[in-house]
Amino acid sequence: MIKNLPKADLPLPAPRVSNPETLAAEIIERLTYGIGKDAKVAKPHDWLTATILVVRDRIIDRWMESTRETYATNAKRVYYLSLEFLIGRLMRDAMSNLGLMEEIREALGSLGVDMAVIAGLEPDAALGNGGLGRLAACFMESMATVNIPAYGYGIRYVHGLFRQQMADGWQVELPETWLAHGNPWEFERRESSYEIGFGGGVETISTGTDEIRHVWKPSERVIAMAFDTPIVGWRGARINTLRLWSAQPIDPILLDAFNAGDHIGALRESNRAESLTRVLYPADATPAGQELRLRQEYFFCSASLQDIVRRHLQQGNALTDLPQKVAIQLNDTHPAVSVAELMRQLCDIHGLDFDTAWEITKGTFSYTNHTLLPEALESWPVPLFERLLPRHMQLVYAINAKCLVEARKEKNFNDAEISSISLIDENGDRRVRMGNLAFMGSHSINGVSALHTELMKETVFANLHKLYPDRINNKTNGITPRRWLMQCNPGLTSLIREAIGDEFLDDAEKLTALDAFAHDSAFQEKFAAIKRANKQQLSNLVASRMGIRLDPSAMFDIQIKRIHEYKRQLLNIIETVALYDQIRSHPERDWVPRVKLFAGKAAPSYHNAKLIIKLANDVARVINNDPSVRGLLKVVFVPNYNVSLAEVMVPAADLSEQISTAGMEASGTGNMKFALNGALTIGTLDGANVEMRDHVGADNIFIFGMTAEEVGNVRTEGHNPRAIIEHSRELSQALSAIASGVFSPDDRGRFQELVDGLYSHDWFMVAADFDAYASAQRTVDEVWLDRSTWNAKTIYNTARMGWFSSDRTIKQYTADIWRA
Ligand code: B1H
Repeated sequence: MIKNLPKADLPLPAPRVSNPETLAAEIIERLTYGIGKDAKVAKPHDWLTATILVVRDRIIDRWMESTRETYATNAKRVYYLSLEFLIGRLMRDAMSNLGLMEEIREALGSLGVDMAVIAGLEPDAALGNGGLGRLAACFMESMATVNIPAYGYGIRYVHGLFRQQMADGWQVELPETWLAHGNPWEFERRESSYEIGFGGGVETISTGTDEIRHVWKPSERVIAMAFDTPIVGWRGARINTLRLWSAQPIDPILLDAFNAGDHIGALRESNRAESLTRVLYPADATPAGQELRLRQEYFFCSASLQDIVRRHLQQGNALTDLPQKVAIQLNDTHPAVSVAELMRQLCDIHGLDFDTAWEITKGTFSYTNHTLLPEALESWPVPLFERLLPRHMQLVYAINAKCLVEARKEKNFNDAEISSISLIDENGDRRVRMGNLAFMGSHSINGVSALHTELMKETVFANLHKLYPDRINNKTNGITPRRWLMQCNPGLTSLIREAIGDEFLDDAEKLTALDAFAHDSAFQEKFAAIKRANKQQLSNLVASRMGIRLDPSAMFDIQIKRIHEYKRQLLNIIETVALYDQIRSHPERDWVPRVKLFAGKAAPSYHNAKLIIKLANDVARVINNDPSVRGLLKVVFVPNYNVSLAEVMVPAADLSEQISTAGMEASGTGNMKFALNGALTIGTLDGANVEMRDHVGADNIFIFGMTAEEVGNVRTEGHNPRAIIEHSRELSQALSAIASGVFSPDDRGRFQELVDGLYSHDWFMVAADFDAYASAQRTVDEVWLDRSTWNAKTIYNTARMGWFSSDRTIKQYTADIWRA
């Protein structure tokens, strides 16, 4: 046996060669020795796994290099804490970022395997609900691309976001099982395991001097075990780690109970532990509010912070240097309990005094707010928080006392101001306000679009902003152009390369060179031909999944996103009904053929959102079966919206619907994906739409409707939606058709409550904005008929959307917040 070979002398594996012949040989090798399958009988899934393993090998070399380099330079590390990472598929992303796509395609081809077929079998990693989770995934890719030593921390849910099926037009939820065939991307790290406590009590120990130490004695413990997934940056620049925690029992089985005949009881603890990370909460923009959710939040925060502090100390750094070496970004308030947890670790485990720990904590954390919806601000009942996290409750009170004293002394806050910034909401049952905790415990608080950031200062955080005026800043969201242009739209990507060269591949803002081609009719033709081919692909998908035939020469008008009243799918559907009515009343007019496409999931408990899905499907059935509008209007609700479906729908859109009630969509990111791929936007002055208008030019976007300020005024002063509806013939006819059961002959009253809501309060300004929206749609029709004008506008959109690359966003976070 060799005992003491110096580690530095250990041989490194031979670097991998990546020509098609070698790749093919390795795929066969993996299939045989890694998976144990004879190539002659291998199933498509086996080929997929073998291919991923071969791609993965090419990642690992660079992954280790990135890790070694960060360690050697003791560079500042960035940690992105998020309860959601909506990644989608990883294989194409990895192959494309490593520049291996064509070689692998050829290697598989030589083995008689169609890469497109096996790539289509990879399940989506759907560990997120919507925009917030997808943003985290784009950020992971961009942080690797711009060479930031970053780690994502989250939960390895066994079941990601539910699968959506339609039963007679109603949404039904089925479990999602992305791990069913194993997950070749992840590495289980048993050595990175931490104990996480819940419940119990706090003991105080006098240390002899006048100091006391607090020791939390939890009544319940589970293990957090790490699973690592490598995230590849563009051109393999850097490989970062996404570390997801899985809950494991301390004792897999209680043998005494088992031997005494209690076979179920013997597994109770084990089941209880594992249930912690079993499923993602399916609510978007509204918090779940159940005990299990708070347990999930604390579990992943405690594990992540133990890991971060361990790594920091292992590097030989002092705890007081934490803010110099570590930046932790809180993705919304879901990880906000981290503020109290870091305080606990610093004070109780590492023995720092409260004030020192507080300075370190504020210097280390920063917080991104993603929504202003009042019902979306997380808060936990004090009794629940206290029972589950007794020591953290004490720390929350101590932090609160410190900040409230500061506010009274330094800013002369009155009682109303104090009560609005307090960590404890005293109106009704007492609750811990997680937004305020994240704010107090961070040196930077950012919004996700310019408008949203301004509204943060004026509304939810007005008084905290007054107390800490340099903390709030804006970081407008972005999207990764690798996935959302190069991979999902290879046709457009190669056309752009022909026209302006390759520079835009490394710097999306170089797309502006396309401006010069906007009025070049030959270029317009090619641009339009690619859009047409993408529409054909989407039509094929719709035909095969739903049996509905679409005409790719019609305008594809698409609204895909979570179903939510503030996003106003209802406005779109009502306008569709009005248009249907108009076409039937005036068949002689020159109507623009349209296909209205919808997709999106509703939170399972969100009654109105589910009713809106049913309405879309009911309206679709009637319109699609009416011969009098055949060839002019079709309506399709595509089931089970996810990242992979978006990758087909986004490049196929002519018109992108971004029509939220102004002031309510913090940013939106789908809006950016569509415009980058040459769709024109019809939208309100909400979220990042405002900045998109500034970039693409007001002539190249269809803006309509009330502004955020107008919505605010109407809401405080009140408005009369009934009068508005009665004043609009089109609207009242459409509403009475819906309410009277024209689209639901089997249950005529089905949509009465939806319509009643518009008459009685119209909180989301559907009626108030209807005429403006309908008229903007007719403007869209006019422009569509002038083909060269339309084409020029689409080219301007692609040309001018480069600023919305998440590389730009990440560079801004790095410069202004992380200082990494
Ligand atoms: C966004 C959420 C969200 N904002 C609570 N808030 C959740 C809130 O499970 N929960 O409890 C889950 C998600 N998601 C979205 O974030 C905004 O609505 C979008 O406008 C924004 O583009 C996106 C990314 O910033």
